[in-house]
Amino acid sequence: MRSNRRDFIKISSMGIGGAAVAAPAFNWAEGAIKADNKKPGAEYKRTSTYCEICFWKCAGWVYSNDEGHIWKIEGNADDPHCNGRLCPRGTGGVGMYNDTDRLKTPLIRKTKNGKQVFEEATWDEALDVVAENLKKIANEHGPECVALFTHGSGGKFFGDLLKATGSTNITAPSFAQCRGPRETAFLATYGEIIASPEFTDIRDTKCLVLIGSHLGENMHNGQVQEMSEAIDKGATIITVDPRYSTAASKSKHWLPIKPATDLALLLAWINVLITEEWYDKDYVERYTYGFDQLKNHVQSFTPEWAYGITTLAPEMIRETAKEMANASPAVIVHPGRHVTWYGDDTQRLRAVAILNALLGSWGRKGGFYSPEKKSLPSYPHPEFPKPKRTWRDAHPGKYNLALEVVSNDICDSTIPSPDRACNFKGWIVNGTNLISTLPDLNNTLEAIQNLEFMVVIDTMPMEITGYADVVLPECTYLERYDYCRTDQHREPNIALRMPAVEPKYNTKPSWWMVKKLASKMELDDFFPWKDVEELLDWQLNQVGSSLEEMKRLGVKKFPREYDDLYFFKNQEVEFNTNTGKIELYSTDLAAEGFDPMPVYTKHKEPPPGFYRLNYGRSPAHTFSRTANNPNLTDLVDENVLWVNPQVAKDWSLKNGQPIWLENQDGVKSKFPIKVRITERIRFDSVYMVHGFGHSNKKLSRAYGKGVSDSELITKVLLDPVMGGTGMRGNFVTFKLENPNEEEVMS
Ligand SMILES: Nc1nc2c(c(=O)[nH]1)N[C@H]1C(S)=C(S)[C@@H](COP(=O)(O)OP(=O)(O)OC[C@H]3O[C@@H](n4cnc5c(=O)[nH]c(N)nc54)[C@H](O)[C@@H]3O)O[C@H]1N2
Ligand SMILES: Nc1nc2c(c(=O)[nH]1)N[C@H]1C(S)=C(S)[C@@H](COP(=O)(O)OP(=O)(O)OC[C@H]3O[C@@H](n4cnc5c(=O)[nH]c(N)nc54)[C@H](O)[C@@H]3O)O[C@H]1N2
Ligand code: SF4
Ligand SMILES: [Mo]
Repeated sequence: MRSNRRDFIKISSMGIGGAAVAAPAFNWAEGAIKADNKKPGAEYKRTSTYCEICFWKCAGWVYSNDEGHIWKIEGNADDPHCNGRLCPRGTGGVGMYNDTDRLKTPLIRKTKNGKQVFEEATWDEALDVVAENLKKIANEHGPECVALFTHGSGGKFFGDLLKATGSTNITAPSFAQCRGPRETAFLATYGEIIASPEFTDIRDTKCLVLIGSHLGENMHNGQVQEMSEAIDKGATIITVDPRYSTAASKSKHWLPIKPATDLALLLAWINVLITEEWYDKDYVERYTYGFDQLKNHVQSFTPEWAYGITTLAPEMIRETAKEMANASPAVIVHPGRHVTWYGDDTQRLRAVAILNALLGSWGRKGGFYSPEKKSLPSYPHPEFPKPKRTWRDAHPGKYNLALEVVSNDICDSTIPSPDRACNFKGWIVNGTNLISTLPDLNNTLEAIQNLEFMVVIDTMPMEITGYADVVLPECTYLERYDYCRTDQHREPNIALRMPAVEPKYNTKPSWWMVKKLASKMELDDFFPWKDVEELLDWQLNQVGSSLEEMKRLGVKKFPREYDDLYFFKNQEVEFNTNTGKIELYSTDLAAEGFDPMPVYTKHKEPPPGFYRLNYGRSPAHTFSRTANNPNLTDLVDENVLWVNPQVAKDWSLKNGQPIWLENQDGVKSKFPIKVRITERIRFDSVYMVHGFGHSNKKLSRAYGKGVSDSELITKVLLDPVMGGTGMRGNFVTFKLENPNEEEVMS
């Protein structure tokens, strides 16, 4: 990159190690991770945590000794997220604590002899720079010109800090890059969002339909466990995936759909259920709004019509519709999680929501249960100031149905434009590697170059830290307190995270950083607690528990407030929609000028010589956050490119051959990726797992290993309803020789 106000700061290189071994899926009880290294004779204590390696947040017990040695992390048997078993990533979480590449001390960007460098600083020095800059931006442009990007537990503390200054621009990639379209679609249909963990009643289902959701590679713990249980009990699995995924291999029906055509299949299923009268008539009559419009709307969307689009045989579409109807209401058409695919994602998820309504699965055993959570009240503090502007003011009238802040929109509104009176000037980035998280890297970099100030809070020297003005090293989840986990489930429950060991190096928890910053910014009043223990104990006291009790239990379950896990027979239900009904015809979407019922639109196909770039999850890793974890790189240390045998033949590719990729916009991969020839991928696509191809040499195990899907995702298909970034409209071709002139970031 050219020299800029904010050059990427390069850090010295180190050795690279580790061998690639495939990780088992559905098979994590075998102890694949060698993280159990008890020292003979040592005394170990047990402390409670919940896992930060992914957002399933399984609760566990950490066994550590006084010398700061962690023997192992085990699942908490009382935890409904994990039922006593962690996935390989969670067991390997110890690697995050032991990783010697960790950020070790605060860093401040300085210019020395014309060169930008990071200088090590004390906490006081670094936090002074942060406080000064945030105050300066607030004084000159208004506090609303600061945004917080966060994807991690400590973000709640930073969120409180931002709100105390008068900004509510708090955003997470888990909305507009992940589950946003699903939440908007289900809110429009049922008046409720799905949230996390999904309240799909998988353990008691008779038929589970997975549309893209690749459970088994997507290792969201409780869900994978329940799917195994359902399979054991004889449930039918139907998987719609252009790739023969692990889930497809466990399925009675695998529908190898042509990519980007799912909406046609969903409409055909709706057509069949209605035409054949296989839908739940009583349920539809009692609970839904707009059935007649829907019936009219889907009349022409027959399986024969869908066949021409999806390449799926009409008999297969009818047969699978029948399977669902037979299982009804104990059937789940899974709402998915990472659903920002093609830009019409809210509409696709609306079709999924409608299908579930026709099958009567919402509020029914084996379908969707009604979750409950035990909320903890906020520690008393003065009311936060009302913000003068919000992120919406940058684009008035846009994305009115987005129920969370749209991260990519904040990014766009950071780049000056004549039609905007105000831009974002400061970013606080906590626990999200925006370089590999947001698509269209050049856009992200342009936004960053336009910032007056960026502070990054992270545990590792990830790519985003290289662009920061100040880097604040957080201690890992094993070394800190955070707010308690209060997620929804069948039974309301609370989980405690507390430090098992002292923070290594000069690292600190978020709560501590925020408390100090609040002091430096004259915002103490908003943080009246002495320390985090006082804060947590007060909160727990309000629900009849205490920090002391939670230290003993780790997870505390509470009785449900309502006896309504499922609807009872003929129950009258008032849904939280405009009509009080499940809206097959969406009045919200109609009011915003969008199709009130989903319509299929055709998507672009790969040009000759190009293949659609398909991506997913490695069972042994979480995004880019584990790419350098020594325990997990022992299992898998690079990604590979799935290539169909016919395509491999056309290009004379061999298994294991390293190749480079170039996308439709001429963007080339920095590093090569090894070819894996397999029938499991279609001829029109290639597949890789996300999170690899790191360019920061400070990541000694991850640097240069495999290819980053993110760098090749330059085409973004924006969802007009909620602003999500569809990322599956990118195409790549192969380069057999290294197309890069210079070595990357050496
Ligand atoms: N190309 C592409 N883009 C994607 C996706 C994809 O599949 N492909 N997936 C999308 C989805 S579904 C999601 S949810 C998002 C995920 O997006 P992110 O959560 O941003 O993903 P990561 O790359 O894991 O970045 C996490 C960052 O948090 C840091 N971190 C880890 N633990 C801690 C901690 O305890 N404290 C602090 N302060 N930092 C910590 C890590 O070092 C890393 O820098 O990405 C989205 N973007
Ligand atoms: N091990 C592990 N597990 C994780 C994570 C992780 O990083 N690592 N991340 C977690 C997070 S935040 C999320 S959001 C989830 C994401 O995981 P999911 O929500 O389950 O997966 P998706 O990204 O929606 O889908 C990936 C699948 O979609 C298929 N696919 C691609 N194109 C199409 C298409 O056009 N139609 C259909 N029907 N299928 C298609 C791909 O072949 C692949 O099998 O995983 C979660 N679980
Ligand atoms: S699913 Fe695995 S990585 Fe995710 S929270 Fe649970 S144990 Fe941790
Ligand atoms: Mo996600």
